[in-house]
Amino acid sequence: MVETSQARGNFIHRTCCRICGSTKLDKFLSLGPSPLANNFLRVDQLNKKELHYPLDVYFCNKCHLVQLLDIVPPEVMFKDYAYITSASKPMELHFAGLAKDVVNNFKVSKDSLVVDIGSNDGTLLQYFSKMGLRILGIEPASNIAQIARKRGVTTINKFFSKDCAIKIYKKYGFADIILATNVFAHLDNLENILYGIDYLLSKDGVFVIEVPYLINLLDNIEFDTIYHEHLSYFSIYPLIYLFQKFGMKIVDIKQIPIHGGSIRIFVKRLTKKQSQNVSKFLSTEQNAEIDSLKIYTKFAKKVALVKERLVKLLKTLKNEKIRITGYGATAKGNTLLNYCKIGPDILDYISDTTPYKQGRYTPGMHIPIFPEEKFHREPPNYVLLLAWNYADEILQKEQKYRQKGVKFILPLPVPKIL
Ligand code: DWN
Repeated sequence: MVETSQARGNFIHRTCCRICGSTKLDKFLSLGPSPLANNFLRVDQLNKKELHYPLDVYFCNKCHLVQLLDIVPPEVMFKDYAYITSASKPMELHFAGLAKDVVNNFKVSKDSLVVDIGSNDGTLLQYFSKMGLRILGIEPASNIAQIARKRGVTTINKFFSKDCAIKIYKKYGFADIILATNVFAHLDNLENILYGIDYLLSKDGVFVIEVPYLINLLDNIEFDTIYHEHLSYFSIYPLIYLFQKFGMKIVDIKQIPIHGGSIRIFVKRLTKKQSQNVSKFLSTEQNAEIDSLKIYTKFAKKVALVKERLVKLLKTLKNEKIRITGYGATAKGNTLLNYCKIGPDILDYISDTTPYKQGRYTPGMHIPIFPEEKFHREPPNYVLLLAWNYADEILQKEQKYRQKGVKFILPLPVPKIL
């Protein structure tokens, strides 16, 4: 039996690729021991020991999957979760579009069951419910599952697995639509998940995944989207390899703008039909040479340069009279702040719309988080846009303060004052 992982204290270190099992893995980026990106601290936790875990990124020479091998137990990361979909208005709009896209392009009936893996507060499912379909959420974070249930979304408070799929089938039958948005990259045991999908999905059903796209991460140097929740950084090539193992096939792919550039992937049981888009994405990946390690060593050098430039810019701006704050207490923002060692000496505070995060402190650098009202009441001179993935919406929303002289700083791909 090949050893696939070693226990190392409070985390597991995989010794083989999570898609193809190869041990030919090269580490190309190390962001240093880091705290959990969504572990926002209460004031009474600030002086307590804060666990840090390796944050190293590897390239599989066989199936080209880019991945983390150091795995923090999901129960630790998702037991009490800080991220809630409805705190970001642009996400609600995005999910309304996703629901329409799926129902317009795939066969559903009034009786169709829609299952959402990692359903968070039920925002996405509510759009399917409004179209008259049966809905079921699966959400491991109990605090979030409770919010979904209060909103009338039937939610199973568990991690999805093959056993979970069997129980769902017994009670609700097959699912015509299974969704996994911003969760497929969070899963270590993809085989177990796909056994579950294969069991639960109806014969003609569709499995819809949304994940950040590796090409966008590399092109825009989006290294801050690397944190312990995100175990895989997907391109299409390894995913084709994975689905084939389960008699499934990618039938269509769409590029979507959210989270710095993501892909929406439609997967069905083996069928002859396949959109031209699939080969287009594969040739884009071939042209980008993401099957060779040299691209990733180049990326690592670019990451170091972003850090150097951003720290230099902020330190040049910061003096006793200048006030700089952060906008959006994002998980990615915590990778950026911890890797660049940007703390309360630079950012007075971070504003955020999530009630759960307000009054807490960021993991690692311990920057205080306040409601947006504070930003509006006492506008700073500069604000570091940690929620850069919503730049258009936020710059529009804060137009009035920009006219009053507040300057937004975009951290990447090249730090710049807007
Ligand atoms: O996969 C994940 C992505 C999808 O969401 C999870 N691992 C965790 C989370 O990552 P993130 O926190 O980097 O995601 P967001 O969506 O960039 O977080 C936005 C944050 O910014 C939220 O805390 C809400 C806040 N926000 C705000 O304060 N004002 C957002 C908007 C649009 C605003 O106007």
